[in-house]
Amino acid sequence: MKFFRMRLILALAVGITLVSVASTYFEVLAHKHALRLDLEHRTAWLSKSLQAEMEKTVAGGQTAEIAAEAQRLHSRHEGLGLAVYDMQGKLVTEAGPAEAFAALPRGPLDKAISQGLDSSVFGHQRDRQWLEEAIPLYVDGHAAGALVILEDAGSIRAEGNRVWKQSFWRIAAFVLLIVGVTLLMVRWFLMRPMLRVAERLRQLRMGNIADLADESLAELSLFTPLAHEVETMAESLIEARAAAETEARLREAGEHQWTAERLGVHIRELFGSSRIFVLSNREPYAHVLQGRETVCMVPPSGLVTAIEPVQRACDGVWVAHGSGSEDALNVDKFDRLRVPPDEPRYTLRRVWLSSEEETGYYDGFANEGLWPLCHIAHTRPIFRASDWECYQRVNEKFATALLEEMEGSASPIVFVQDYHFALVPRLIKAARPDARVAIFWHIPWPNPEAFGICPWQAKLLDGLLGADLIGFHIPLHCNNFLSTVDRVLESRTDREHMTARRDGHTSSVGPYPVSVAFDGSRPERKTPRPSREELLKKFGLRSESMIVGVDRMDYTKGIVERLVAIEHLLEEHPFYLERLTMVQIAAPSRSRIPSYVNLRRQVEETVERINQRYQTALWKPILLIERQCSHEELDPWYRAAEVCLVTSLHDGMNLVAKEYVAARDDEDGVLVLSKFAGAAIELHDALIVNPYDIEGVAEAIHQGLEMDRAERRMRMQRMRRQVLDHNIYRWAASILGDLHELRIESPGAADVGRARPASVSPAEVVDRKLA
Ligand code: ADQ
Repeated sequence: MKFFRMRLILALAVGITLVSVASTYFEVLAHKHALRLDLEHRTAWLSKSLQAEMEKTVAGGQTAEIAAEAQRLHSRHEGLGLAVYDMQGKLVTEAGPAEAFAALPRGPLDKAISQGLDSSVFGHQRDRQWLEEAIPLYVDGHAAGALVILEDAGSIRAEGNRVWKQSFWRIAAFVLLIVGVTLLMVRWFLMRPMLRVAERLRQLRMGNIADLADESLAELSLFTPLAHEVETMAESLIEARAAAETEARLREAGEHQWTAERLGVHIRELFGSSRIFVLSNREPYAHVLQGRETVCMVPPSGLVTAIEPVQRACDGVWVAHGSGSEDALNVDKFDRLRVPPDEPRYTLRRVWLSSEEETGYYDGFANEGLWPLCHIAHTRPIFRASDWECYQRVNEKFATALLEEMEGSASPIVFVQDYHFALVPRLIKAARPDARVAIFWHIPWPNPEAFGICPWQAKLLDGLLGADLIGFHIPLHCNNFLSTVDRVLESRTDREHMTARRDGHTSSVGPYPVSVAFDGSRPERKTPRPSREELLKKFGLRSESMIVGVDRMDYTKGIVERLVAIEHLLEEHPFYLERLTMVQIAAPSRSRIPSYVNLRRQVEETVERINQRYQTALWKPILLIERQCSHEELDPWYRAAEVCLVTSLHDGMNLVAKEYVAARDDEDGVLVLSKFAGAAIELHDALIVNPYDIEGVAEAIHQGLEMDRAERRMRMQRMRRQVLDHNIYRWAASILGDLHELRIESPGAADVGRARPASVSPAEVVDRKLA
């Protein structure tokens, strides 16, 4: 600090002095110039007045008279000296000290005699300075010699010295003042906030993480980018500390639990320098407008939580649909950007879809066709040939983007997500046989009879069998898949090893139950836990008990069924009237599809009907909140609800059930869970229900509300242990670990890492290979 101050003072002093000296130098020059001009004018004027008088005397021709006149004029005007010369330049007489004329330059004199011109010049010798003015003398119009006048110019130098002296003090005062003010400013505006932040970081280092992002950072608002960096660093530090604590706790307990950090290390060890390429329809970061500002938001999705540590660990590439309104403005010329924006660790490659493509591929084939096909929820799938065409084209488009990104990467790992991309594994494998390809199917796989109604089932299955590994949530979905392959394709399936072999390529099939990012660390919650009363008060309601349901507004989630079950509960147990409120948080979803529009209307009408039937001034049996919330917003609802209701008619896994369990660090609360959700296989301590059995669901809710604290606690503890041990990090580690273990049929050496010729589309490569 001392050294910094000394250097600052020195730099300021030298800088100010140099600038001041330069400016004084020019000031002195200008001043001297003005004084010289003034002296020249005065001398010229004087010489004119003496010229006439001297010419009269010179006309008399007497040297003695000329000398006397020179003496008289000299003593009258008090200059340095005065001299008269004849036409040959010989001195006639001089008045004044003899040494004044000793070293006089002859230039002006010669000019006056030979050319008849007035002339002047400044001269100096040792500490004497003068101005010499020579003018011609005329007698009767003829040149008769010259008059030389010497004026003292010493005052000009004296004046210059005076200005220098004055400036010295001014410069000294300036230096002192500016150094003083600067030091004060540094102290107030720089050192003080810096010391505050340093103190905060020290507190943080010592484990005191409270109030971190408060006024000390606000004080740094002058340096916004720095403040931002400090904030990010502080957050990373908190995360790192939490992770280290979790690891230490786990080591202490001798457990083998998975965390984001452990997953990162594991992936690096597994794949070394191989890059991982993830493909999903939904992107992990979207640029959207908020007011007038563009913000980069993370869509609430379990997938980002699971895949991000993997991508961070290996600087991977994530290919996804660029769906944000401002996405196109935030990519480079290759449609790429580095993410996360605050701490870039991997690449996001955005793929653009036209509105026709979105309608045909996403709304049409994926969500009106495959979604109801795979969910036994009694909503009829719609298969349009045009949607299928579009689905194929879009799959090719994404495969092409993936292949572009993979160019130059040897032995790449490709991890495809979900039913939007059933054809991609085959397209990739055909173009890059050296790639290890896995696909995870996030929704159920129905039995072969149900799947058989899809007109293009063979092509979908063939596309999927391009993958080396095909993952589902539960064993039932794996078995259904293999049965469908058996039924539809010419291939060999092996139930013992769970494989399907087709055209010399083997695909492994396995269950990988997806989960939530729960690693047992207690995240510092930004707001204190609000009570049920506070949460309901915002909606003008009061209730003694609360049930929560959180879903996308989707007909597979059994929302109407659960509302009717609540109505039945109130009929059967009027005790709950004015005592129990069911809060249904429903995120609007796929709102361009008619079946979803109908569902939304049906849900709203059912809520309206039940509320009309029972509600009072300050109480409603059902509170419907129709909006997308962040996980932070959902957390208090989970923590305040006595019961969480998950009544899916059919669900691959259902993450809400696991989120509820993870949120209950008080080890309280009851989960009522549909037997048709994949989560039911893991969460045995939930109250398992058949959502079609309205009375049964109502009874389970009643049982949950009446359950004693000890049983609630015991069940919740066991469910939390299950979710903790099988969290999202274990899911990613096991699916990628299994992909790594697989023996991949070795491609021809010439194929490895070689790019597909640009003129050949991935689909053509498939066709050629199949031919
Ligand atoms: P979904 O059917 O979308 O996914 P689900 O498992 O129910 O998934 O998870 C939904 C996610 O969205 C949860 O994280 C939940 O918190 C969140 N969510 C729901 N409603 C919300 C709201 N109103 N606001 C904000 N967030 C909300 C598919 C399959 C599932 C499978 C998942 C993961 O259908 O069976 O579990 O993928 O593989």
